[in-house]
Amino acid sequence: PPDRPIVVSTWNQPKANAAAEAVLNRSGRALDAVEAGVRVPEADPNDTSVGYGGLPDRDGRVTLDACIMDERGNAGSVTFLENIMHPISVARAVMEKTPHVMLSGEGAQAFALSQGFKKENLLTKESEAKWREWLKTAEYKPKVNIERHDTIGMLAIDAKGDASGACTTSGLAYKMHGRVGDSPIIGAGLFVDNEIGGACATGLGELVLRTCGSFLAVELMRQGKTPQQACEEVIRRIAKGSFAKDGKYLNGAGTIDDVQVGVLAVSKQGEIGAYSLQPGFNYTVSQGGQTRVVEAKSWK
Ligand code: SD4
Repeated sequence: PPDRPIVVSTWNQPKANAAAEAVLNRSGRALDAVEAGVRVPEADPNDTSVGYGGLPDRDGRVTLDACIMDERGNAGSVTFLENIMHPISVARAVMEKTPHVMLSGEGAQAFALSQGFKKENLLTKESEAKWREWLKTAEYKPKVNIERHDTIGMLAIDAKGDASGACTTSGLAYKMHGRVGDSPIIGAGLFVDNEIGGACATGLGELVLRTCGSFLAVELMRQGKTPQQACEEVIRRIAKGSFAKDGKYLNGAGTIDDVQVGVLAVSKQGEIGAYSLQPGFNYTVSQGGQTRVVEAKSWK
């Protein structure tokens, strides 16, 4: 294990890391740390990519995706969940209190209510106003790093050396109603293998789904690559994949210049890797009371 507990998260997330570090510093479990950490942007109305205040889908509905994995390889996930402030905690309840890994939509919401979660309106006035503005053209195109891309993927290693991870998002702004991205899919938006480390991804989920991005990063580390080499190989496959060669990232609607994917990985030794398709992806590292935001290297 690293000399000290470590937590890393996608994008600029010092407050989320601080909440996770508080758990790690009192010798808490990495699982508790990542849950506490990602709950911060979930409840933050100014974060328009996660939970409360998230930008809605084309129909004006905020639908949430989240997943969590612990050091024993247990996993829980919710997709297409509406009106619940903390999808990550519902994902954890799926993992710990049901015989399943994933619950979706109305079923996920009914389960959440049965566990004492409350129904809340997550669409803020600001997000609703942005959606109404969008409706005027209703043009759907991915925008590289333009929308605040704050979907949070978080990985932590605790004092015992155990690894866990969490990922939570409101998904792509103005997605089709019912669309599910990479973030709640074990192996796509997040993967943790307690012998090796963990990885998480952000950006255009469709590209991460098609490459099982986080599983691939961890598996490459298992085969001997450093976290940095592993993240670079995941992005290389996305950039050079057959759908890239014919410009069909989004059924022909986008090219590599229109899309962003970032991958972040940490080994059990606490070594970090990060890489993205385009410049502009950053991540936040906290260890030993120090937090820094680091710009990732990129393919372009
Ligand atoms: C998704 N990967 O739903 C998410 C979006 C994202 O920062 O990462 N936004 O495809």
